[in-house]
Amino acid sequence: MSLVVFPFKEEDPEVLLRNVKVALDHPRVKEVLCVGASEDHCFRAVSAAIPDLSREYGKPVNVIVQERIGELRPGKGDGMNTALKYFLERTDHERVHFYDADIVSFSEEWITKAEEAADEGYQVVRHYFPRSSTDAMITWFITRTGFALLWPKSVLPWIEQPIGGELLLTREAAGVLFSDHRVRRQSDWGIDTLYTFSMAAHGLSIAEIYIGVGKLHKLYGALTDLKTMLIECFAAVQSLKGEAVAEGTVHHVEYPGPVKQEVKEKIGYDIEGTLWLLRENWTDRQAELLGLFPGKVREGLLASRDYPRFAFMDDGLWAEVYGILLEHFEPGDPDWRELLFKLWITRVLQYTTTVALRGYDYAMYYLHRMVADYVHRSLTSG
Ligand code: GDX
Ligand code: MG
Repeated sequence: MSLVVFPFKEEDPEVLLRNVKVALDHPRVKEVLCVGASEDHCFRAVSAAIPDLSREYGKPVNVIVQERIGELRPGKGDGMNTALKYFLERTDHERVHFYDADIVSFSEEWITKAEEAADEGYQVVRHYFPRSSTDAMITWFITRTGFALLWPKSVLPWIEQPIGGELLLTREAAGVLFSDHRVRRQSDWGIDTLYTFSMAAHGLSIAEIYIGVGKLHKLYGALTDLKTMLIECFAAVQSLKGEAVAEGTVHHVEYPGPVKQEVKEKIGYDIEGTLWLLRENWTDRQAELLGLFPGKVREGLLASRDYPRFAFMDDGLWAEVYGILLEHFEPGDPDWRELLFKLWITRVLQYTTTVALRGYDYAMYYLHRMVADYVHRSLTSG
């Protein structure tokens, strides 16, 4: 029997409450927990609705504010870890599910499929979704790239959506993750990276299940909305670079279904708005830091102060840049944060205009090939 958790911050209470009801309706679900970042309007609306819901379904529903557990910016990580702690210390349910609160395509199937994979004996079940070729730009160019370059022999590069927020953990897996101090300290957007890293590091068995309807949720505009997430996701990978990961993990990925035309045609971000970001917020120090990078990168970025340039940032050069960032990037330094953001934008724009432009099927093939090439490069580079 299971607990379902929704971490939330300033969400539309109607969407969250609909998702709570979907969970309560499921026979495997014994309790629902919503963990808020603070007592915001959503928190108040959900709290007010809970007594009736609890009575109607005959199951406990709780809404709590997240505790301060970690050491970085207090964010989604504190929310998820507060839920893990609650699950382990205050309940005796066998499994815990996490789902983002803003999903509008959530259904009973998401819970059922996860439960079925757990019934087969997997300790962790991760949901994955069809994504458009210009969506998931942090996943591909930060997380999967880093996992491939740093832990090429592990399962990490092969996890479809390593920073997805939808997953099931058995009680045992939840205990392993919560007793990992690296997980508990990660209070920010890096939490998804840390959950994935820790499950692989400890050799937990992982099933990935495919949800064909996709994750429809709040959307972003220009890539600037993703800046904090990008920085925290990169810093999370960087903080782990010397750590060991188990090899030979049991990992099964469900074969994906046909992808809807709508997803194939979706453009993941505002390209014109993003071009301008390359011209903004320059400082002399950023120009100086570019001295650490290959000539092509330095010259390209500096020229972008006048006119956006990005065609130079192909996958080979990005791997080099990534290695330099792993060594020198300082998460607390505003110039480094800005520079990482600009470098990533050049990679995203280069990919968009030379790869994604050729169509969905080609782009997906390219991205998977890119990860495999990074794994190969890492395994064979002495
Ligand atoms: N308790 C709590 N505290 N919840 C938070 C906080 C926080 O500080 N910040 C965000 N959330 C909730 C939010 O309300 C939502 O339910 C969920 O966390 C995800 O946030 P959202 O703003 O919807 O982010 P986004 O871009 O949809 O990212 C999510 O999906 C990504 C992905 O799968 O691509 C998020 O789970 C990412 O970590 C993940 O990479
Ligand atoms: Mg979302």
